[in-house]
Amino acid sequence: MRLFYHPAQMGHAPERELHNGDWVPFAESPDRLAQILAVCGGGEEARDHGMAPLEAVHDPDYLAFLRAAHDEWLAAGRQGDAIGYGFPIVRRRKLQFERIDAKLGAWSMDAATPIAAGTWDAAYWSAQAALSALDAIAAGDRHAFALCRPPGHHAGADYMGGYCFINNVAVAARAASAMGLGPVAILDVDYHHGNGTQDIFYEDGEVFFASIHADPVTDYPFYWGHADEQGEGSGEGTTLNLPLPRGTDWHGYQGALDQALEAIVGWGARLIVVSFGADTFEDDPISSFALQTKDFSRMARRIHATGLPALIVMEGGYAVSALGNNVAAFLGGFDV
Ligand code: Q9C
Ligand code: ZN
Repeated sequence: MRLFYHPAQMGHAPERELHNGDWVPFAESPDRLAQILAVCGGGEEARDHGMAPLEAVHDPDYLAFLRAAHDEWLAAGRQGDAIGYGFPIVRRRKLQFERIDAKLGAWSMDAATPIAAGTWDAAYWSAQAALSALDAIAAGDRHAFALCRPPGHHAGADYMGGYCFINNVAVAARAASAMGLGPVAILDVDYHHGNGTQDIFYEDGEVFFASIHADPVTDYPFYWGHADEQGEGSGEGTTLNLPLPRGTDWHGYQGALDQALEAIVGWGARLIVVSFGADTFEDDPISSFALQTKDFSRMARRIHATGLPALIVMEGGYAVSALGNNVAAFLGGFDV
């Protein structure tokens, strides 16, 4: 299977994040990408598709903010990573913000998503990796892997969050629809609910969104991913949430996976875009499922068994020393 990435993705390297009231080393480190690349034996450099496919998902003003944010942070006399502290949850609307602190809060859903000097370039090229892998599918490959980092599924049309800035899966899914490769279904198997992806397609019946994740009653992102969220308007019934309890192992996981795949096939999808997080792994430091390395192969084989082409987009996974093997196990499950 072809793998796509770009060296600029290594340039996103915030020092720390806020975790349970303390500053701790940033979990979504560049080492993640290096580990995966080392185990997979390298990959191909992503091709530049420009801003248009990103603007098909995101507010151009949000993208302009992201691009300038760290420079504005430095210009305000700050050091280190840019991060906000105030969030306009009441009657949120677009004002002419001047202070970088106001902007950081207005375009974010949390304080878990620091912006460093290389963040814009990394996020831009992460999305380009997804688009480049999509090109391989369009050219006839049954499967392709986008080694995206930073990840994307918590980012909405006009906000960052959960280590995510540009929603790579949403960018690829929109582009795939526009290329006539649809109907497109997104299968999100990251440990955390893909709230940004869900939000982007919530009222869009053209893209089906199914997510298997830790119950938001106990886990981030808390406010979304509950089973009663099923889409609205023309997207009514095209969102499927399957929350599972902490401690879930393969025995508890497989039924939800089968249910999601049945729904995707039954809906008439012709392409599956997978938000693949390896943070469902038993030793993940910030998550609480109990999947083993071999379970990622099983997961992939079931997706493969639908007979649909699959574009695999990297999301989370923070047990860095095992990450390469977990990704390789997943990708290997498609080579049958
Ligand atoms: N440490 C992905 O897996 N953590 N994002 C909240 C507490 C955020 C995970 C702060 C976890 C985001 C793509
Ligand atoms: Zn995750």
